[in-house]
Amino acid sequence: MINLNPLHSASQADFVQSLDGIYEHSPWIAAQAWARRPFANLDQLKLALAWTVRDAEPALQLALVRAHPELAGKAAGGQTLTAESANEQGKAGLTACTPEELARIQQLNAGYTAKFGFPFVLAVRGPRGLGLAKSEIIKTFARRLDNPPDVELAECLRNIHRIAEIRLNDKLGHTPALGNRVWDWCEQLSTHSDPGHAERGELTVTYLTDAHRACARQLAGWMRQDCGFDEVCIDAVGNVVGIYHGSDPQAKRLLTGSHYDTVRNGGKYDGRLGILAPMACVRELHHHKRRLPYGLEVIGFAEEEGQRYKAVFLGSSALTGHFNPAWLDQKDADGTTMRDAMTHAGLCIDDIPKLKRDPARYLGFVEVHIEQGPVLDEMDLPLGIVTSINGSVRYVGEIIGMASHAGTTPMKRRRDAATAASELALYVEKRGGSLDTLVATVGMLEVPSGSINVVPGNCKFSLDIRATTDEVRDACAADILAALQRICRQRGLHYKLEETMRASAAPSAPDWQQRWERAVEAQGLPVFRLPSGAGHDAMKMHEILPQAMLFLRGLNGGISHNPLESITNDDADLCVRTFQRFIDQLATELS
Ligand code: HGY
Ligand code: MN
Ligand code: MN
Repeated sequence: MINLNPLHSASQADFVQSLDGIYEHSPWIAAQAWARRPFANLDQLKLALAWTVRDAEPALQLALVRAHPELAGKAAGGQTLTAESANEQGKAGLTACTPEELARIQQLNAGYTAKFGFPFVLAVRGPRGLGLAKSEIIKTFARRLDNPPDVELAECLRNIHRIAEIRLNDKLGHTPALGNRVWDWCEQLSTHSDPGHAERGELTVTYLTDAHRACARQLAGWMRQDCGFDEVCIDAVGNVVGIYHGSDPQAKRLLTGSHYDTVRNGGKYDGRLGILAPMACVRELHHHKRRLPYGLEVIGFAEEEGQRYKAVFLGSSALTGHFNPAWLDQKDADGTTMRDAMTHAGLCIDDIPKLKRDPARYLGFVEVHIEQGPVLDEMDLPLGIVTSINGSVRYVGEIIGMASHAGTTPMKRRRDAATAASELALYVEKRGGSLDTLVATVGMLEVPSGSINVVPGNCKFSLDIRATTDEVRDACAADILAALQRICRQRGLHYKLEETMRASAAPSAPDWQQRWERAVEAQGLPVFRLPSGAGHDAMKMHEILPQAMLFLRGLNGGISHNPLESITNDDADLCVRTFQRFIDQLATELS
């Protein structure tokens, strides 16, 4: 681990000198952060520097951004870059652009500076620290040009902290090895994607497709060959199960894990981080020939998103004994039943009931997951403790009107299913926005076999309603269903509606939440508690075991269910080390 003692005993001037170049032309940051010493570790030093900027006057923050050179702009051309910037821009190839690239970047520079009045700042070494491709830099530049000014200024500051983090790692000779491993595993797992999406460079892994089964084999292979699990299998619903026994193989186990399926065109870390982080912990235990006074059972849940079939939390439902046999007859968009998909995958459907776990064999369930929201990223805080997972209910529906000629059907004589669905969608947006503890979404809206010159006779839609309490969720659902009835009655239309999922709000078990809190505190980081707007396997496991979750911040405003979903290698490293703390503290507690 990095020895920070020389920094602690340094005078303020020496401290500032030691950190010269970490933040571009801005020694005031180190000078002010000095007062926050001692730093228990590098994580705490990085946070102190970031929060020094966060707490600074807006004018100072703006000056910090303005202290940065334009990318491949006149600065690079004029060779007035600091050594660090020259190194970073050089590694990204930005000092060797083609004329077209240079013209495009300088065009973006001009537009960006005109809009924001400060230079575009991007950590070109990227989330893994190895450097972004010029094409990705240019794509990011163009994308962020659309940000509102306040959002973009904050994004520049976050990139400045990432640049500083990488420079600090280099200066102190620190390599986030555990984070690199998890980050690279996520990258390798993301090479498996369903046909029709893979060709477009999209990550889509839906239940029991070839890509899905390749992921299962990949995870099982890593568990067996790289991590040293004692038992590894792919179970009757496709969950990947790895067991690392305690000193007594009969000892109770800590159950942990998350899902490896994805939404369509999803991100690389949703679910997967929660499988790979504990796998990295087991790998370290095995490497050091350590056994705990309890077992570790890591699950890669096969199906959480409910994309191919309307069977959300299928993987974790099998473990709680709530696998619904009716799911087997569900058909996917191609008419393949789940039963046939399972048979094709070589799964033994008769064995599914045997997957039910006896709670008495387990201590509890914990899950690590990316936050999938903006809170931690906006706070420049890497870790958060989940207090409760929002309850949710989902529906799929169809409004039925009458298809007719777009040219001859008078506006007042139409039975237009799409405008009715649109009126419903606007009501859903309004009702969902009525409380801070509530969200409501129409995620799918589709005119089946629609034509440009036909008044839509049918319109399919989905509803996703979530709240911190089941009461708020249900009141919102009732209002939306009433609105659907009213809209269809007023327009002379019919509708069909099917509830496809209902999950109760799942408060964290206090003692397990406190275990995560103690692990984060032991890392020298502040404890920040937040609810989860996203659903997770933990809310299913909540039905049979005490559970609690740890969140890791996402980059790009924490965006998720989107290919922009991203985490850094340093944050992945901190996540694994925090999980290791959790594991060790639990071992001490049980010894
Ligand atoms: O939709 C959710 O909340 C989760 O990502 N399945
Ligand atoms: Mn998800
Ligand atoms: Mn997830």
